[in-house]
Amino acid sequence: MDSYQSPFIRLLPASVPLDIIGDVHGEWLPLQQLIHFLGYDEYGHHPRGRKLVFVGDLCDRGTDSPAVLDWTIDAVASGNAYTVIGNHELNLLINDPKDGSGWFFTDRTQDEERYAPWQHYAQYKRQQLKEKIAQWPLILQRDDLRIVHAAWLPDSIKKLREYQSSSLAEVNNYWEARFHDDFRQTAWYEVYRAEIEQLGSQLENENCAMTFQPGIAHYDLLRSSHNPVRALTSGIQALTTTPFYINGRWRFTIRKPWWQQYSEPIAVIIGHYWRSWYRDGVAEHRRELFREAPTQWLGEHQQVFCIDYSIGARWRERQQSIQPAQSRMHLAALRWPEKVIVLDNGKNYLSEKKH
Ligand SMILES: [Mn+2]
Repeated sequence: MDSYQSPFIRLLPASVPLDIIGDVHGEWLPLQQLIHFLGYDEYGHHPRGRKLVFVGDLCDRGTDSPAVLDWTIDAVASGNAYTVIGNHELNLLINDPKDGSGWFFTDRTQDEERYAPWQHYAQYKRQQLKEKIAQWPLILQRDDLRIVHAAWLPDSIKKLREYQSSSLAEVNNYWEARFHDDFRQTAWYEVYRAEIEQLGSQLENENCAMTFQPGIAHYDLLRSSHNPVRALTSGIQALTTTPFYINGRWRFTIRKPWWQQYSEPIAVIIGHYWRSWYRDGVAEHRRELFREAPTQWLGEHQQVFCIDYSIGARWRERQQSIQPAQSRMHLAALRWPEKVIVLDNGKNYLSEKKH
């Protein structure tokens, strides 16, 4: 553990049983239901001393990101919960307003027709919220467990020691600047600039016919692995020649299943990857990422588990008037050390390892 000295790597209490909750994305009611089924009270206290762990991405897109964040901050302060930072919290800290963040970034008026009705964060509390989130780590760990939002990447974790600062935004800025310097040295830089200039707002327009853009693709590819803060919270990418539109933007890279190379004996629990609880109707780029059953551990050594079952897409179901009881998207927890999956509808499933 000494080899990972960084203010953004913290220890979980040893031997305490945990319930590790996937990306919440502002879905306040499913969160309340899930912690109820897990046996916690309304403050996140458990009568048998269990603790909650969140894998990040608590906010954006859902009905009530303010309630989810305020509740979690209180539960962390009272010692009932632990959380790491996801890419959505990082965007908030570095003032990067992305799709679905209009509850905080009021300039994002285009979010209103998509996600409303939803709760906005009170203006006077916004700075305070950022200060609280700025204290969250990137990694939580103990002898039998590693928690990170997207990817456990030893090289990125080592890089966290290279530039020391207690401000995550500052660490991120340092590495982003280094990435831009390095990218400018590559042959892709001019290609990238020309593509951005030519495409403009078409990059966010789902209805335009998009072709492969090699400059933007290589920009996203290098950026995903260069900055350790980004790599740990968003994972690393691989090129795809078939552009696809997701989360408000055209993409030319796909998420790389890093867990296939993870060979250490300590379990890693992640969120971020929009796993599907159902096998049918899954988008092509996701089907390639997860060939495993939704209850299965990942990677050659079956030591990685993704506990995100895409509740961040429930806003789509609401637009189609699909009731929560009929939802195909779930918030879930992985009980540790039991390795049981608990869904927001109260159902329990034993996770599985193939051997
Ligand atoms: Mn994420």
